[in-house]
Amino acid sequence: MATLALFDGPRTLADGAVWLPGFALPDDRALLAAVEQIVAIAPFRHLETPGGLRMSVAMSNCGACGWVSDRRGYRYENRDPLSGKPWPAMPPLFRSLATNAAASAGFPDFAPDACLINRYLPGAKLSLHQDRDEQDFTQPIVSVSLGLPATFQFGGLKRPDPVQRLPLIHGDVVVWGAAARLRFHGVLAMKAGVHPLLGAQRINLTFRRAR
Ligand code: MD6
Ligand code: FE
Repeated sequence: MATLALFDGPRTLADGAVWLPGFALPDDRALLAAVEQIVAIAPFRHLETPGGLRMSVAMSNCGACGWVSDRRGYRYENRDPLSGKPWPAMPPLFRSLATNAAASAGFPDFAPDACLINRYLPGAKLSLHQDRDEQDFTQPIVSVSLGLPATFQFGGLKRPDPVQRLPLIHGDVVVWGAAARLRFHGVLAMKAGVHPLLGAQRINLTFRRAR
């Protein structure tokens, strides 16, 4: 009998970090429709780092607060600085996907209040960093990949620690928390390509409890 593997099971990356291949696949079209609605209100923009560099990844947010960067630093804001209005609400599907993924990775109490939406075009990258602008490091992070594949770098608790390279594809979800919460990670420069649903881009949804 022919079978179609939509979800080949979780893969533990480290204590507290789990890769869930294909976990978001059943929702891909609905997730992308919701992203379109959000960015019609809060458009993708290239933020400036505190050091004055333009980020190659374009970003937006939904939820009670959103991650922003400018010359004054990295932080969460209740309003979109471009419009002065609150960020669009987090769609119920986003919240349920994130909490279901967290629960299946061993975090049954995840309560996200922020969803950062990252858009990568070919060439865009995200340097090795820690996610440390949130108040409660007992809450995990849930990261959803859509569109073009990307090579995700997953390091240790210190920047020079060795990194694993994960080939994340459309529909993959990665959950990190507990002992892995402050691991360094990043995304290598995106290769050119065309995805059937998204064309020449990768969209990443990063869910967090910021406050
Ligand atoms: C990305 N993700 O995959 C960027 N951070 O496009 C992140 O920076 C990230 O995937 C914390 C935990 C998971 C992530
Ligand atoms: Fe991150």
